[in-house]
Amino acid sequence: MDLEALRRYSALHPKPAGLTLQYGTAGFRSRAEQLDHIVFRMGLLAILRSKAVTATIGIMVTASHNPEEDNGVKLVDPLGEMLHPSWEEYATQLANAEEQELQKVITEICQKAEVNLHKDASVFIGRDTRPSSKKLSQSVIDGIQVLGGQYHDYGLVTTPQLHYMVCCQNTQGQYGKATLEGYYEKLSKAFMELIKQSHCSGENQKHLKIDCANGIGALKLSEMKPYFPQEVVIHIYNDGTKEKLNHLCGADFVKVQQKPPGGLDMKPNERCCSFDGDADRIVYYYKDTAGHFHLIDGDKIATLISIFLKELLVKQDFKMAVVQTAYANGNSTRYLQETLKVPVHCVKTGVKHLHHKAQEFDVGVYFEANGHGTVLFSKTAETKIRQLVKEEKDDEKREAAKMLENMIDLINQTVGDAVSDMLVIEAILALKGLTVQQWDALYTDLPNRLLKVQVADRRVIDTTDAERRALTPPGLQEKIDALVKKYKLSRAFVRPSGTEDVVRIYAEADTQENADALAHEVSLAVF
Ligand code: 16G
Ligand code: ZN
Repeated sequence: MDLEALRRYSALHPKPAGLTLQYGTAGFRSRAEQLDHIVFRMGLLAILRSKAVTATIGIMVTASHNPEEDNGVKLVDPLGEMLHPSWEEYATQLANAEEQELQKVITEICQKAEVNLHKDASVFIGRDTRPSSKKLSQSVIDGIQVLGGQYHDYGLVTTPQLHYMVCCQNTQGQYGKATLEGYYEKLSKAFMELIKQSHCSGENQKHLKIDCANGIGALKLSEMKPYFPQEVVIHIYNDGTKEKLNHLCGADFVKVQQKPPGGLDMKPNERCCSFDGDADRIVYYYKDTAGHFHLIDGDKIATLISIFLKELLVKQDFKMAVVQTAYANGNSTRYLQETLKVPVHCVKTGVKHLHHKAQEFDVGVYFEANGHGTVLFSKTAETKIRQLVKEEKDDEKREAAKMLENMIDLINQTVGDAVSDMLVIEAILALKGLTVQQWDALYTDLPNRLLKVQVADRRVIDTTDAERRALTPPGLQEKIDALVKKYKLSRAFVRPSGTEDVVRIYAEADTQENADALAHEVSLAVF
């Protein structure tokens, strides 16, 4: 380790006195001006991680759906997964070390994680469109150079594109080519193959309006446009040329507010969707002829995909399951289990938990209600499907296998990806000849309400059963149980946020008034 370089560069990226930040469910998130030392140090950590696992590691500068003034950084592991939990703690230690302790902390991490500093290292860097992102990604490079290693800066990319690049690189191209063209070609080819099998839908069905949250999604969709077939005509709104990132628009705004984004003029029955600021989430929606807004969230996306896959998998001996979180609408869970007869599992909030659980099945569909999700195919399932495409004699079965093969190629299996999910959804709607209204009508969401409250210390709330029950403070769960009993079809839970200093409250019930009342009553019980 070049101690002189470490000293010199860390002095250029000083840590504000008294600031401590934690590597949470979405990496580090904060006001952009507090993050320079953090990204520099994550450059250091990416090199250590790369040396530890002998693979390329990704580092993404983004704060997703958070306000434009914020920023964040997270590391991507070799197959495009989230950073391994055992390293989150190292990230936090390195981020919070005083300058004179940096070398000591690096040495400690090397010892604990058995990092050989003489090994080669390689890091891929990406960033979103925030004004602060460019400078922060330069600081990442400073960190990389201090410890020495190769890097490739992809510049402006969506979060899932960076995950894809890392996976391609570490699988020697098996997953695809680690370039943007590679990504566009892979997705568009699979998409075109898929919709070839659909029976042409009407002119109306071709159009999709996309709210890009004034973020990176707009840029990347525009780049991808030449690759799109005529069967899909996308119209990009909130492209970042006029308004601020995530301001009154984007998937998070639409989901939380349960209303359409600004900047997108929606006619009755038009199919619309919103990406979030780094394009790893998507929700759909439309307005009916009476002017009512209908949200189609991650739960309904998971349901649509499950219906489609289940039909194709019917003759295969594959185990398929859906993974949700406590936020999944109760009626989605009921529909999946009772009507579709697909096993459903509930895990803690955060992509890493869903991803991990979904890996247990041949086909694991996971979505958070907020619109982040994807489908994972096990190696065995993938190999079998690709083999059936080549060898199956029965035409119908071979066609089904072909569709599955194209689905495998279309879905970004590394992480939720708004662009890829959008193409998956568009393909399924076209193949099944479904309108957005028919999709929405699969089941009716139970009215629900999400609230957040500020408490002195959110850590007093400890939960169990995938965050559905509170263990502490004593007596809280009993109070919630009593409140829930007052309403029909009701459910409620509280959990400390992993990204903000608040406690979140979720309630659902038979009517919107009751869901609102229950959420309010539970919020009073939290104090
Ligand atoms: C992060 C998570 C997201 C989760 C959200 C919950 C990742 C990549 N992102 O954004 O999945 O829904 O946190 O936030 O894991 P909360 O803990 O503040 O409710
Ligand atoms: Zn995001």
